[in-house]
Order: sequence, then structure tokens, then C-alpha cells
Amino acid sequence: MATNAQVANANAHLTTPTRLTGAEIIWATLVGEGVDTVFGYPGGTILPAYDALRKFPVRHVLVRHEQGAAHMADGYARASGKVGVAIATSGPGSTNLVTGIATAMLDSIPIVCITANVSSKLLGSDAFQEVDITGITLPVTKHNFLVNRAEDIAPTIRHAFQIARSNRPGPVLVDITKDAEINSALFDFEAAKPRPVRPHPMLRVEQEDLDKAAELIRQSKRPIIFAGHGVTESGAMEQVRALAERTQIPVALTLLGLGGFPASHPLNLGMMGMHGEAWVNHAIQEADLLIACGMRFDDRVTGTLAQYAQKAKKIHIEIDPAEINKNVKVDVALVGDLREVLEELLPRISGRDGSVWLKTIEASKGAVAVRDIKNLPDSGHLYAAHVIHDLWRITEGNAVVVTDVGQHQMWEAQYYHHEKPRTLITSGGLGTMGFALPAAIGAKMACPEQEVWVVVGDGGFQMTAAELSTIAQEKLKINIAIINNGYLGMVRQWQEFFYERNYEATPLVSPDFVKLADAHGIEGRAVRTRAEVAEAVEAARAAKGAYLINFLVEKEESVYPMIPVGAALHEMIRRPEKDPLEESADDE
Ligand SMILES: Cc1cc2nc3c(=O)[nH]c(=O)nc-3n(C[C@H](O)[C@H](O)[C@H](O)COP(=O)(O)OP(=O)(O)OC[C@H]3O[C@@H](n4cnc5c(N)ncnc54)[C@H](O)[C@@H]3O)c2cc1C
Ligand SMILES: Cc1ncc(C[n+]2csc(CCOP(=O)(O)OP(=O)(O)O)c2C)c(N)n1
Ligand SMILES: [Mg+2]
Repeated sequence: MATNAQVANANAHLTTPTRLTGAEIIWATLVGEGVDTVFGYPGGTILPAYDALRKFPVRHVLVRHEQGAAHMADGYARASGKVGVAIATSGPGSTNLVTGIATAMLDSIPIVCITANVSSKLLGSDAFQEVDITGITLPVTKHNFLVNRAEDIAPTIRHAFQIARSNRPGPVLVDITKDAEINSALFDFEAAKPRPVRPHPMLRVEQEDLDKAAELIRQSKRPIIFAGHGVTESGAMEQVRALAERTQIPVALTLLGLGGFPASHPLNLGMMGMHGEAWVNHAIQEADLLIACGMRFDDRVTGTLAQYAQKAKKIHIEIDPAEINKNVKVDVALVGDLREVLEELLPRISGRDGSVWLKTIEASKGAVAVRDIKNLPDSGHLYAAHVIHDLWRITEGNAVVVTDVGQHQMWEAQYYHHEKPRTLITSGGLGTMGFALPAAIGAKMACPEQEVWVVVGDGGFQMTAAELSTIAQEKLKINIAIINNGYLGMVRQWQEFFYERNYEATPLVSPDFVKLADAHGIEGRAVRTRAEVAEAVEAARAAKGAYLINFLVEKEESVYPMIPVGAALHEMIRRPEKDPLEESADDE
């Protein structure tokens, strides 16, 4: 908890220009930008900043690896919509951030990373723990800076925040030399304010294009709205819903779009793409109009482009001009903030009857079916789907679920039905294993009142399991569900389908995760049968502190449907008929 003295000190600096050391300026500027929590790890060059920290009302979370710091900042940003902050020392400290920065870059997440570097006179001399971190991170940051004067620290950090959160968000790195930390300068927060962002010349929505879009919607017989990550980033949930309800157009979601449109809404079709619902992918191939809202036609979403949605005209509403016509050629591009564009578009849209198309899609569900876990007899085997289904049921779809990467990530997307934005936190674009545990720490710090669940594979958990110590040290109430299939499951699945079951390097021996949790003072239990799932989930929820459940699930289960790489959207591999976990539409 910040002390009164710290708050008073920071406030005084923000209102009255004062001479401070560069190290103090770092914290004073962060506080001015609204930061109260940072994730970091100290070392020689960043020590002046750590020494000054005691004077400022900032909670520092000591991570166990700097990759964790970047993921925590990222999870913090995804859960709250605010900018997350990670701190690292020079050399290995800063290079350890790189995977986390790239993860944030690929999913357009606003984080600011502050690193220290050797003194400016030593730059370029291969000094101890010197790396060119601005060079290294150039391709994976939205922007980065090297600062070597104390007076430049405040304007640069303020500019970094502006860049991170404006237009298409993304990570920004500020590398500060040790002499800049030690020297002093006048700190004038107001004067350090960046100039307002000049709108990109292409960020202009032509009235003519809005009319064209409205006309395409009016004429369409088989339209689909795509809700992507941009819906949440723009805060356009209400506008997307209004568009769907007024026009009776169904909504398909990307992985990162889940939660942007309520799962229980009658117009929600579910997830599209490689592991999306079969009826969604079929409907896209039959559609005559796609209205893409804040999504970037990732290859996991389109399958082979040559055969993608050939019958459909396309409207793309997107804030980044570089995304227009990048993967999919579109008929109308509305370049701007999704919420603002939809607000301009909505008055041009009138009600239409969508019932024929909705009925066609509904009928196609019968053939391709809902995976209805609850109607299946208990065969004595535990499937990840059971676990996720029960977790969704018991938490009533209200938890923040932070997933790692692999099969469990796809099962979570399929069986946990997200009603609200920012309740699914997952690495989509980079697909970074090891993301979930640290990102959940960031999410919990951002939203302490929220119930936070980690859903993680036995492989990915071991990549950043050291952050259990961070959970213990910070006394965080985070529940961890390890979906333990004894394999790097998603890779094993590819080996099964495409490499003649040559399970090279995918069987995985793990420690006893419950004992590992115990070693951290964290409660836990193992679950082997479906009958035990609900009780374990309840026990985790009831526990005062963090809780870990090791779900020992079916080892060679696969995620269905699956579009093989290079195949078209409708060419999905379906579950073999006699497989125990049959997809059935009985409950429809
Ligand atoms: C193992 C694995 C399997 C996967 N399988 C699937 C799958 O089956 N289906 C699937 O959908 N994904 C899948 N993914 C995820 C996939 O790789 C992509 O990350 C995801 O599809 C991207 O979704 P998106 O385009 O909505 O989000 P992003 O990649 O975050 O793109 C968001 C877009 O919105 C724009 N935007 C941001 N803010 C605004 C704003 N204010 N206004 C307007 N536009 C804005 C951005 O410029 C960007 O172009 C998988 C990932 C993994 C790791
Ligand atoms: C850092 C990293 N290395 C490798 C991969 C490739 N990869 C994708 S999924 C996966 C297997 C994940 O295994 P596990 O964590 O056990 O999850 P499961 O698929 O079994 O649910 C691997 C190795 C990756 N995505 N990230
Ligand atoms: Mg696994």
C-alpha cells in the first residue's frame, strides 16, 4: 500500500516543477500517467530507479523472470484496458522481455517497457550487460526510444504512453542510460505533455463509403458480422450489438473477439476459423456479405485465401490502414475507430428480415452439431471439455479466464462461453506458451475483485511455473487449472494427423504439480474423473488463497474441427464417428 508521504511527494512533483534525478523522474512520470503497479526485476543499471522507488506510490511486483514481467503488464492491460508497465535491467534483463513484447505486439496490446542501459559514454563498447535493446526490439515494438539525458525522460515516457494507447495499441520500449538516471533535471509534468496525435491521413471515413456499406447491407441475403479484438479495444460492444439486432445479422467471432458479443445472444454463432464451429465456417463460405469489425483476417481465421468466402462482398472496419486489403481484398474499407464508424453507419441502416438466412444456418447445425458434453454418458474418462464445461457452468461464465497456448486454449474457446469483454485473456497472434500464469497475475492485479482462472497445459505451465513464487509472495487469489494430457498436445495432434503418429519430442514428463504448488504454500489437488471436477472447482473457489488443480485428462484427445494448413475453410477434419466424445445435436 502506498503511504501518505509517497502520495504527497508524487502529487507535489506533479503540480510544482521540481529538480529531480532521472531515476525519480521515471517514477514521477509514471505516477502522472496513472500508473500504480509495475512488474519488474532489478539489476545493476536499473538500480538508481529501484533506489528512488521508495519515494513514490507505486506497487512493484517482483517477477521471477523478465518474460513474466512483460506478460504481466500485458495481462494487466488486457484485463483493464489501461497501459501495463514492465521494468528490466540492461542486457539479459531486457532481452528476457522480448517474447513478452512480441506477444503484445501481435495482439495490439498497450504496454510500456522501461529498461536501463549502460552509461551513454559506454554505449557501443560491449560494456558489461550492454545490448542494443532498441535495435533488438525494433520489429516487435510499435515504437521504441533510447534516452541518454535526464531532461528527456519525462517527455519520452509520456510520448511512449500516448503511442502505446492511441489508434491501434501496441508495446513501446523506453531504454534509459544509467547516467540519465543519475543526472538531474527540472521535472515539469505538464510541459512534458506530448503533442496531440495527428490523425493518420487515411483515417477518414468517406460519406460515400458509408452509403455504399449501408447499401451492401440492405441488399445482402446471407450476411455475417465478424466481431474481432477491435470490438473490445474500441469499446464498440453496444454498437456491434445494435447493428446485429437492427439488421438481424448473425455474428461470428475471432478467438480474440470472444466476449465482445455475448455468447448467449441468439445472434451469436460462435468462433470462426481453424478450430471454429463447423457451421460458422460453412456459413462464411456461403455468405454474400462479410462485415468485418476490428479483425485482421489472420490465417488461422481464413484458411487458404484462394478459396476464402468467394461469394461474399466484404466491408472492413479497421483502424490500421495497413490491414486493409492485406490478406483479403475488400469492397468497402471504413478506416477509423470501430465505435465511431459504427455510430456514423447505424443511422443509415434500417431493419431487415434475416429469418431465412438464420434458419439456414440453424439447420446446418443439425448436421454438423453442437458438442454437447452434458448429455454424454460418463465413460470413466476425463476430457478437457468436461473440465471447461463445468468451470463455465460453476462460474456462470463470469470469471476472467487466462489461457495458455495449445489444445486446452482451443477447448476453452469452444466450451467456456464468454458473455463480457476482457474475460478471455489469451495469446492469439504469437501463440506464446508460458503466457497464462504471468498474464493472470497481471489480470488479477488489475482487477482484484474478479475471479481469475488460469487454464494451462502441462507443457506451457512448465515454461513459466517459477511465477508461482510471485503469486505466493503477492498473496494473490488465482485459481489454476492444469489440463494435463502428458503431451505437448497440440503438436502431438499435428503429428497424429500429418506425421503418421510419429510422436517425436511431444510426450512430456512433469513434476507432481500438486506437490509443486505445496512447495509454494499453495493448496491443490489432482482430479482423475469427471465426477470429481465440480467439487474441485468449488474447492478452489472456496479456498482463501491461490489453488491449483491438476486435471489428468485423456492423453490422445484431439481438437475438432480442424482446418489443415493450406485447406479451405470448409475442408475441416471432423471427429471420427466412433470417437467417445461424439458431437451431437440432441440438445438443440
Ligand atoms: C493454437 C492457436 C489456434 C488458433 N485458432 C484460431 C481459430 O480457430 N480461430 C480464430 O479466430 N483465431 C484462432 N487463433 C488466433 C489467431 O491466430 C489470431 O490471433 C486471431 O484470429 C486474431 O483475432 P483478431 O483479428 O480479432 O484480433 P487482432 O489480431 O488483435 O486484430 C485486431 C484488429 O482490430 C484492429 N483494431 C484495434 N483497435 C481498433 C479500433 N479501435 N477500431 C477498429 N479496429 C481496431 C487492429 O488494427 C487489428 O487489425 C489461434 C491461435 C492459436 C495460438
Ligand atoms: C514458446 C512456444 N514454443 C513452442 C510452441 C509450439 N507449440 C504450440 S502448442 C504446443 C504444445 C502445448 O502443450 P501443452 O502446454 O501441454 O498444451 P496442450 O496442447 O497439451 O493443451 C507447442 C509446443 C509455442 N506455441 N510456444
Ligand atoms: Mg499438454
